[in-house]
Amino acid sequence: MNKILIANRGEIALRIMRSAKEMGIKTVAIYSEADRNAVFVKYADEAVLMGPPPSNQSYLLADKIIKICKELNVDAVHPGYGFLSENADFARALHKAGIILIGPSPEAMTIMGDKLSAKAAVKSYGIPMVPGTDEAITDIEAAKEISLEIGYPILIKASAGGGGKGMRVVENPKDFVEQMNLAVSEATSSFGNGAVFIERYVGSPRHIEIQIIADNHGNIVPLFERECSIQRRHQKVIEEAPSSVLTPELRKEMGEKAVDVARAVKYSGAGTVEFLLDENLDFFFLEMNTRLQVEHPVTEMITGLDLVKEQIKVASGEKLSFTKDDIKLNGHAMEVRVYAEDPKNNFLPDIGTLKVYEPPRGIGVRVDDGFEEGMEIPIYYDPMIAKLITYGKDRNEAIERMIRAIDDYKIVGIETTLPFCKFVMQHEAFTSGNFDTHFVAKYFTPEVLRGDNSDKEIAAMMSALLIDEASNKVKFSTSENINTVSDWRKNRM
Ligand code: MV4
Repeated sequence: MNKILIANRGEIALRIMRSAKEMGIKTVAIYSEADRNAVFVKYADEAVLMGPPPSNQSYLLADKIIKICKELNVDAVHPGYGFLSENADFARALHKAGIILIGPSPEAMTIMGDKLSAKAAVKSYGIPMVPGTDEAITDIEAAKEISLEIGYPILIKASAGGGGKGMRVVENPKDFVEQMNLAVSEATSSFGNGAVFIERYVGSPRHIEIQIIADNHGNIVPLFERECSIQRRHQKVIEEAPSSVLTPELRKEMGEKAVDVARAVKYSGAGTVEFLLDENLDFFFLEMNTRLQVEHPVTEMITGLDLVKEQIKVASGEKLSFTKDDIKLNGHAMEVRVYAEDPKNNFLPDIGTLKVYEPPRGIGVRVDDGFEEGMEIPIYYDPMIAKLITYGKDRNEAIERMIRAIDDYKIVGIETTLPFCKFVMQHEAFTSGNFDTHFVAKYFTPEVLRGDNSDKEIAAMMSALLIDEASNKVKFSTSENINTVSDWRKNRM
């Protein structure tokens, strides 16, 4: 494999290119006009402008990507995450053009892209599932009877849904028929597929996902778990490896089940099997993600593996160079996603220029980002600026290091979710490990961030005051300024 095209942008494109470069593989970037000055474009060996910023005029142009692959003698495409990364048609078109997809087969993508076909595929492997129906609901009255057997509250789920979209909780049997009709019409309009099914509602679940890597020679290795329970509106904000609640026995059992899920669809490459873990530490299969995930770095930190290199080697036809017994779990890794959103203002996306952008450094700190100081955050794509990852000998050290790294992260020009991430890191429910997917709804309000005006914020307020004063020709020296600030703060204490 001499040359790969990265059909993605930002931090993940840069991250993939770095691993390819270490392997002596040339890289081709595709980019939109909005990313003309982006770091990943400059880093690639070759770069091709796709078109205007909207994704459907640039990063999603499958046919144009394949044309570029042929023109530039590209051997393989790495799709990253999002965009075309789980698009079976794109996978088929690449295969037809004789270009390798660094990812699983189109068949595996298709089966796992639909919740009901995923459940059907893994059912014969004895994978624990939430009690519910395995087929799409066709007879609402019959389904109502089944829902009484399952036991309320229940969840109505769209088979083509994902990431929390197309889910309805029904607390009471009297609401079943109405909610079922709403669920079907919503699924039809949102996904073009009205198939829905029902499950018992697991009240306080944790989100535990198992990373697996599979080669094309029948070898599948589990690479431990990631906990991704700290989510906001189904958007993961904080991920860690390992989970603070899994026992070695549970880790082994979930790893084995995840390998069985992968085997059920003859999986190839890196994949993630998602489970719900309830308060009794029973786990249930949710779905399988057939792509490299945003949060893969925490798994890399505790295993010492480079998952992109492993993906490229598998796609080249190599056998895995390790077995399950070779992979040891070392230390603890924590990741926070830094979004250009204002947590004090309902996480409203914040646009602007990175007037100051100085990521943290030092032992156990990794920053996967795609920006430099002076760059503007484009409005067209996911507002994630960076992933800040810390690694320590244990969970406490990873948390301490994360707090230090957040404090060291200098970003001026846009609001970010860093203050929210620091709030989580310092919250007793998080540090004790006693949390579930309801953490944000349960503990966070914008006020918890407004209460503690850090010195930085006070300085910013004072400089705003100074600018205002200056317009009335009253000057303060900066030292006086600081005294004023400290006096102000003292008075507030
Ligand atoms: C559930 C559930 C409770 N009970 N299924 C959310 C998105 C999709 N991955 C499945 N999800 C859930 N399915 C049953 N039977 C609760 C959720 C859920 C959730 C799961 C994992 C992580 C965060 C979540 C946030 C809200 C709901």
